[in-house]
Amino acid sequence: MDLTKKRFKEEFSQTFENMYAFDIKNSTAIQQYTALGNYLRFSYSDDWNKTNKKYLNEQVKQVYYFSIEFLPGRMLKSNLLNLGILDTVRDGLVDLGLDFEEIVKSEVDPGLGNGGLGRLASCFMDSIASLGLPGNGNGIRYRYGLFQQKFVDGYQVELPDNWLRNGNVWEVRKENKAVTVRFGGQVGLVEAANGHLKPTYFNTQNILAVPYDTGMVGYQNDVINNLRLWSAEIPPEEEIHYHTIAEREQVNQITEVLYPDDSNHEGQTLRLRQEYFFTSAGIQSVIQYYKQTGLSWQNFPDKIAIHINDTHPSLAIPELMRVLLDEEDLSWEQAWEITKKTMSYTNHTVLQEAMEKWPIDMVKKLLPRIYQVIEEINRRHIEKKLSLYGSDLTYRTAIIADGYVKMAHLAIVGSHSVNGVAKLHTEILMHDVLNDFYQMYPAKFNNKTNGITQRRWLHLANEELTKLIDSKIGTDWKTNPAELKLFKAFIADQETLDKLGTIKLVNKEKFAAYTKNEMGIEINPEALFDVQIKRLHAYKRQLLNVLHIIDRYLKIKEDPTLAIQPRVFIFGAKAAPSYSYAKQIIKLINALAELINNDQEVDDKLKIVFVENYGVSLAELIIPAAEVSEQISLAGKEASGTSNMKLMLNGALTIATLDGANVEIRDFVGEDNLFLFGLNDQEVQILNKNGSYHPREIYETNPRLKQVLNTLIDGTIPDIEMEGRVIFDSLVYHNDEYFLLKDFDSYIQAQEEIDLLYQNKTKWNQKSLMNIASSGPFSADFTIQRYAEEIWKIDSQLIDVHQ
Ligand code: DL6
Repeated sequence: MDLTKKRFKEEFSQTFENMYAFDIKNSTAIQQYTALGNYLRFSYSDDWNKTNKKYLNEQVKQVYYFSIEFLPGRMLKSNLLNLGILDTVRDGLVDLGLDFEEIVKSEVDPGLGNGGLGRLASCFMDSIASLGLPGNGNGIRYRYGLFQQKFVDGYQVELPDNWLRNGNVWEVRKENKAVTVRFGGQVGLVEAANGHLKPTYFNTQNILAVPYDTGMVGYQNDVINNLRLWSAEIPPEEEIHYHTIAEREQVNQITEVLYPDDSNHEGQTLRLRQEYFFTSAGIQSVIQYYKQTGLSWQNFPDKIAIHINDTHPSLAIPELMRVLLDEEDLSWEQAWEITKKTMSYTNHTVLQEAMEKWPIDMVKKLLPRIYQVIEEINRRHIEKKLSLYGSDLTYRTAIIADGYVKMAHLAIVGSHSVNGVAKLHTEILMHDVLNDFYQMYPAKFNNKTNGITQRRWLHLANEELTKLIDSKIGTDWKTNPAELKLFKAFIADQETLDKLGTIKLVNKEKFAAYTKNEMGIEINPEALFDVQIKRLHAYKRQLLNVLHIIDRYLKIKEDPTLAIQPRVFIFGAKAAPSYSYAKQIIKLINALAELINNDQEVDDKLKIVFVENYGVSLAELIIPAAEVSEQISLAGKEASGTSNMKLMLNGALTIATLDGANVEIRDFVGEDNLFLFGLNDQEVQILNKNGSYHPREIYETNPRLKQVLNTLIDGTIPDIEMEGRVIFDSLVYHNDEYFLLKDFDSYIQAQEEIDLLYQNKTKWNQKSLMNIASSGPFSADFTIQRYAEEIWKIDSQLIDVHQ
């Protein structure tokens, strides 16, 4: 975007005055941010319109990425970067006497996702637009995002996340594109004009789905794609039927909050309503769009690809079938062919408990016509496969079985592509978790290793490192991240290595200022910063990290004069509100922090910082300051991980099990430049199969580990009587499901190697440089190119957007 500083200052000041009718000098940072956001949206609205029109007029094939979560992070800076006016605007604001960083911080970070899955969706939106690919997001406009996490006495407390308090400058409400989503009622057959019997719905509850569109700004290419988030409202003509606040609330609830507690029937029904709500609205809006092209239904898969991000949007399959059958009068065979060719599905987990399934009665009652369609998909699937695969295998792949509708089965049967998110994960899907389906549909399965956008996670989060890389290898890596490998040429250049060290130190100082000001914890920027940031889950093994910290603590207590590498252990993690074990681990970490951080004897040798309310913005502060990246899940459990990629990109050295994308990180960076430990996936499988794992024996025979574990129950760590006992028992008596005790020794050994290496700053910085230079392949741009070419079959439209 062409913009001079002079023009910006004039236009922005004018926008401010038009909006607020007072002088900008008397305004708050939130008002300045609001005016700036509006100014930017106005300035790209022409390109946004042109991009949409181009896609329609040229009838290019588009992808619709259906995801129940998007975690975009603050958008002001990334939009400025992508529009190519970051420096102009920053300088202009300084001239106007305004504080750019304060304005940036006043933007709320929308928490419309839990973690990796939602953040991946947003990285993908950025890459799709930046590559000039015709692509749209489709999701839910939650009134409240993921809870705000507070620690009270070390316990996690969840507060509502009222992210829309000050409005949202990036979105545009489009009631002209609203559609109706129907729930409940009955299905009957009514004779149509052509004499055929047609399914008709009676007594349904009709909800208005109103879209809010947000422009997805491509990186300096004038492309603005669309993210469409739906909000549930009472249709104006139906207001009369709503007599009580409770009845109205039931409608608002659909898009009220991300991830309602689904440990009970009511919560589950609400989640299912959410899933149908946004998929039905999305499908209807795709159909409306497609009809404008005037093309025949047979061409639909040549123009439209719909991606199902995890199983939550799987109802898109029966919903597209419903529309094609009931509203467009296609035959089952025609509709099924179109649906399968249009849909593709990504699996993001191997955890059985995370595989979605809905009780049949619930689906039948809430979505009677959709249930009929699923029943028929299932009947035909079984009928077709029985003679080919026999009854055992075929019935194991049934979509409806054991009283449930199995969403992954529906997604696989109804899609033409099924992908995992890292090589190892895809292997596990094919040969273990989804092996029955792999036998039936080998050609559907493929891998698409996750990626991250280097624009947010390097250009914006770590501007000094970006400048250093630019000064050494030029700027082409910004549009071709593979070029980052050129940075390897500086492996023996002391000046570059020193500069890397200095940049890291400055980033650590910034984080230290945050912990001091916001948390009252003073940390030494010269200490080694060791980071584990991800959702709190037993399989991710934050607890193994804790056992290592306790081990270090005991060593220092035994010999306070011990010369040990000072470390700061940094955690960021939210636990699902109903996941009590994860919450007990949070309490343990906080209690340990309280003990260690206040122990004079320990001093600067050991500190724990558990940041409250970890999210995208905090990640942007922590990741550039990180030196060790903890990727220590039990091998075979983490589908991919993406913090591993972000941390590596910022020069952290990884300590890892061979799990998820860690395996590919090892392949690219080389075994010498990271620290591997622990069981591999095969070894875990063998131990699980032959039942030969006895953690109690390890406890009894490993005195060092025994001492560490005993601190959980002997009062060494105050205020965790209940939590300590539950955690201790889970490890020692209840079979240590995630093999922490087994991996303890090799983990400690790898940590000792880290300490040793850190003594040699040059060697450390060399490995750090190798990590940065090897991170190019994990750019989301490459991942998206593969999705575009191999699954969606969409082409970049970069050349002539302005014609
Ligand atoms: O693919 C994005 C992200 C992966 O990086 C993580 O490894 C994976 O755990 C996460 N999966 C989910 C799905 N639900 N569960 N559990 O969030 O996806």
